[in-house]
Amino acid sequence: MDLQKYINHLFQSIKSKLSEWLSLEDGETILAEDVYRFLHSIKGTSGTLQLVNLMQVSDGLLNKLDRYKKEWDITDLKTFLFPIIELTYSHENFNESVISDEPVFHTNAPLIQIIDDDVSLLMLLKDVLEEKNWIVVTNTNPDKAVKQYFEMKPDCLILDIQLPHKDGFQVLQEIQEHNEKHFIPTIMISIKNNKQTRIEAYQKGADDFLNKPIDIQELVAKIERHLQRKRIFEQSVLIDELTQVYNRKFLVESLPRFFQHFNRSKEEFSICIVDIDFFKKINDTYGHLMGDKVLKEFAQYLKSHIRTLDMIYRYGGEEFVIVFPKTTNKEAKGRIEELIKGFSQKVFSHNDIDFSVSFSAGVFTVEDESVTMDEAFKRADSSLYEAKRLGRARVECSQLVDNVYQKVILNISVVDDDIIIRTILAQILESLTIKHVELNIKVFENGPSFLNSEHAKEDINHFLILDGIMPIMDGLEVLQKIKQSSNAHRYKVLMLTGRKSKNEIEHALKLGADDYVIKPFYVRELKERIERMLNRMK
Ligand code: GH3
Ligand code: MG
Repeated sequence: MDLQKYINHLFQSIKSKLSEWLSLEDGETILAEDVYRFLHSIKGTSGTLQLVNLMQVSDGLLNKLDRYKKEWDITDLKTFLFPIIELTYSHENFNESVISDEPVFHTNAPLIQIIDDDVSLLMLLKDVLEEKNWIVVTNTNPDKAVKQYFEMKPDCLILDIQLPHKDGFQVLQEIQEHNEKHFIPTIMISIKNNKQTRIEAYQKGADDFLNKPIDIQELVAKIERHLQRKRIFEQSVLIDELTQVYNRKFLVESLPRFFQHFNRSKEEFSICIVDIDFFKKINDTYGHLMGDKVLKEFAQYLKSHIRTLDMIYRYGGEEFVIVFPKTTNKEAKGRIEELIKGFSQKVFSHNDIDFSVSFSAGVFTVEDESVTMDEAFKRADSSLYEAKRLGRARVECSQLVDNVYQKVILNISVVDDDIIIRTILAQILESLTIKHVELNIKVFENGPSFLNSEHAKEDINHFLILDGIMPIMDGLEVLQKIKQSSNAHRYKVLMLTGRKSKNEIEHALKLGADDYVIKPFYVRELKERIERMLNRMK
């Protein structure tokens, strides 16, 4: 029996019911009994059609229903039914009836930036490279590209030589001026494959060259190799030989980044300086070799007992710095106390003599923009001094008292004529929590209602997800109007475009769209992408 016909029919009827409900205004209600019947019928039919995932999802929702509830508020219902909405969308677009648990992108996925004015090539490369689970940003405009380069700090740059207004060499020069210390592999691509061009590329800072037409496999292999070398490079020169943790050089380089991240995210982080107690005595009593061994084991102990996102550096001698991202003063103190306790229980032996070693620590937590790096460091250091003074093997903390955060407000809009997509996007956005940022989300079914809204005109940063093709006013026209408006600089625009619409993408990028996503999109992938963009917008 051909089940597909019935499966399609089932999804069609689910979709039509959902569309009916989702079109209701906020504040309107649905009878709880109708919701029950809807889910019950999905469960029954999906079981018959062997749609295991749909059956489980509907069964799960049925079990969550409150028997005494009389009616549903439409806003709550949208959230409640989201798994069904997502499944319906996936089925319609990908013929998939399972929700995959795995996010498509890994959080630390490499970011590749491609700068080229050939949109067909950009689209193709984006497609291919995204299949490798890399995140790809594309630019046709060199000025915008340079700006985006500094904002996004890609892990690999692919740069065409022939560009409008400015050539790839000039772009390279602008980047190099600001970027001497960073190691970002750059592959130049060009149709001009003569020796002179290649030499010029290398002289101006390119790491690699590939001639057009591009052999995709070769490009992918090159990128893979560059990313691998970047990782090795970052590790090798920045690691302290004796203790195998990051060195002071790397601390000096990376500390500003924690502060920059804080300024954007307002996520507090703690800086901790630790120092072995009476280390001189260890050297004097057991010799320097033993001293070295203690140092090594101390560093390894710390390293293996902190989270992977925490960073540890050898600051000098027997002094180390640990940076705990996303960690409050109290949490940092708790963690250090455990480390002190754990490490002091460790037994060292030298010529049959057992001994133990302790350390002291000073913590300062950055939770206010007014604190400079030097100040933060000095305060952590004076806390360490205090810990030594108060008897050692302890941690002392310092914290600014008046830590009142100002929440940053970010306007977000979704403009799409399709109710299911609007709902999915709104749900994605509402599910995001970006620390110290208040997301002010609104959805619009067409361009004019968005453009005329107060929301669109407000003088605050705005993230706009814009459908390319809409009946009343085309997405590109909306984009153009936004880019011509007085608060154009406030906007970051993500275009949703059709798979085959090269012209539309070309046009969108020319008009200043910041990124595009091809419809149909995978919900989880898009969520990840949006989250990244928002985090970089703060
Ligand atoms: P306190 O508890 O107050 O920190 O006393 P301390 O003796 O640990 O600190 P002090 O600064 O007086 O001495 C640190 C000693 O660490 C001095 C130096 O010779 C030794 N040291 C520094 N680097 C190394 C190293 O790489 N290996 C060895 N074995 N010793 C080192
Ligand atoms: Mg010491």
